[in-house]
Amino acid sequence: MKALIVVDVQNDFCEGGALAVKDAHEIIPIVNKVIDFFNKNQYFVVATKDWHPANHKSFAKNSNGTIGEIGILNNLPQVWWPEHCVENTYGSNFHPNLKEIKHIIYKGTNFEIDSYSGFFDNGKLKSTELLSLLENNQISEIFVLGLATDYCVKHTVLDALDLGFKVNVIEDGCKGVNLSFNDSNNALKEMMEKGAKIIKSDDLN
Ligand code: VGL
Ligand code: ZN
Repeated sequence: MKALIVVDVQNDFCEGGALAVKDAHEIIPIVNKVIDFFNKNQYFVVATKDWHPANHKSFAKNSNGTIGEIGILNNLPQVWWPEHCVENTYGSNFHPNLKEIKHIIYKGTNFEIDSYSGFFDNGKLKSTELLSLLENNQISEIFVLGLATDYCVKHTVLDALDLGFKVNVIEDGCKGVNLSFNDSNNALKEMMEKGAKIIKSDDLN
């Protein structure tokens, strides 16, 4: 069975948000079109939400860091982010135009460690419910899109490949942060080299 994973299409990553990804709103109609396609074919659809407590240590202000610079958190390199996707705030809501998705996976909920992947935190100390949800629904092939190409999309895809899924990245359904100008292209290249197939939303039918 096939599943769609919609990564972090939340207000804080869209225009006007705390960690706005450039042109993020452009993916919304594409993501909705793909959700429709999966629903129509009775394939599985799940979304992730970046879901941080207000004291999350990835926030620069909670770790004496400078936004956009790299420090150390839980013995791992950590980009210091502006406060974003605080649980139960407007910024953590899905974009208002995103189609409804039944299954939601929350990540980044532990204040001491960041979690880019939908499967595990960055130290692989704990897993979310995503793997068991996919296994329980006999999913072997996943399609991934959302925000951001160079962080949560990338890490979700790389973990999925490690876990043995066949993985497709819907390129026009993703946008990246690009702290360095080529990060998104490099992320797509890395995902491809590790075994993901890079496709376009129009390839689905
Ligand atoms: C993300 C940075 C921090 C993402 C989440 O969804 O890609 N990026 N938290
Ligand atoms: Zn985050």
